[in-house]
Amino acid sequence: MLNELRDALINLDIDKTLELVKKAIDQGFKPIEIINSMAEGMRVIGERFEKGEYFISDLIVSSEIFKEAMNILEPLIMKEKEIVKPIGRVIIGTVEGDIHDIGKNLVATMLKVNGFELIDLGVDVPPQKFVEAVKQYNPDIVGMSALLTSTMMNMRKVIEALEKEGLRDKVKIIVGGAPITEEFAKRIGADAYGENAVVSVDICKKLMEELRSKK
Ligand code: B1M
Repeated sequence: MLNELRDALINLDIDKTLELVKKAIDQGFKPIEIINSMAEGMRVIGERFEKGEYFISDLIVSSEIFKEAMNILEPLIMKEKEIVKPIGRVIIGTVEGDIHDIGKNLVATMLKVNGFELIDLGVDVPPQKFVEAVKQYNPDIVGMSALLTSTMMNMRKVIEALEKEGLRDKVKIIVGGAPITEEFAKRIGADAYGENAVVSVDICKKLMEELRSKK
């Protein structure tokens, strides 16, 4: 069933993808299982693009289908848990030069569902905008996403901008996105690397504990 769903997305068949999403929900699959199979489909679509089998227009269509599916899944995820008091405040954004937001949005949704208050700065966010948001919202955690090898170094620029303003030690920083690795995160001076949306929740909870023990 989930393989069929992944393949419908890979084939850019919107009707079939959405029908299978609804069917998977009816059959009791968890939203996150459904999302993971679609994320695998997006990876394959990326490979086809790289090989020249798919074009940029196909990437656009795939992301539209993904977002439509998320419109069905997100309310179900949000319903799973009712938040009483936020456990921490997170600012999140895709770094400058990069407009990929599906992964960032997923991370934001999973954090929200798990009790974090989220401020989403959107995509193509310059370092100064991160700095201003830290001043304005006083977050516990700053999250950055990058999907392009050409934009990943812009994460370092954000950290440098925060250092320059004396704000770096006030927040924990988590980075993620397809080209990012644990080693890269360490090298640029981030506190954590999130491989996917689910583990990022646990990591952010751990970062909150570290912040609390510092106080
Ligand atoms: Co683009 N694109 N794209 N694209 N695109 C990639 C990233 C690419 C790998 C495809 C490929 O060639 N194989 C390639 C990058 C190559 C590289 O840099 N080495 C690429 C390219 C080249 C480009 C353009 C340059 C193409 C062009 O114009 N010639 C262009 C760049 C535009 C720009 O940003 N300036 C471009 C454009 C686009 C679209 C706009 C058409 C569209 C994005 C639409 C959108 O996001 N609204 C698009 C898409 C859809 C993709 C692929 C196919 C899918 C990305 C995706 O949504 N994945 C992608 C292929 C790939 O990634 N392998 C590709 C699903 C999503 C759930 O996964 O985003 O990885 P992901 O997020 C995961 C984790 O990474 C992690 O958790 C998420 C959920 O589990 N994570 C975090 C992400 N952020 C995190 C933050 C965290 C923690 C975890 O903490 C804060």
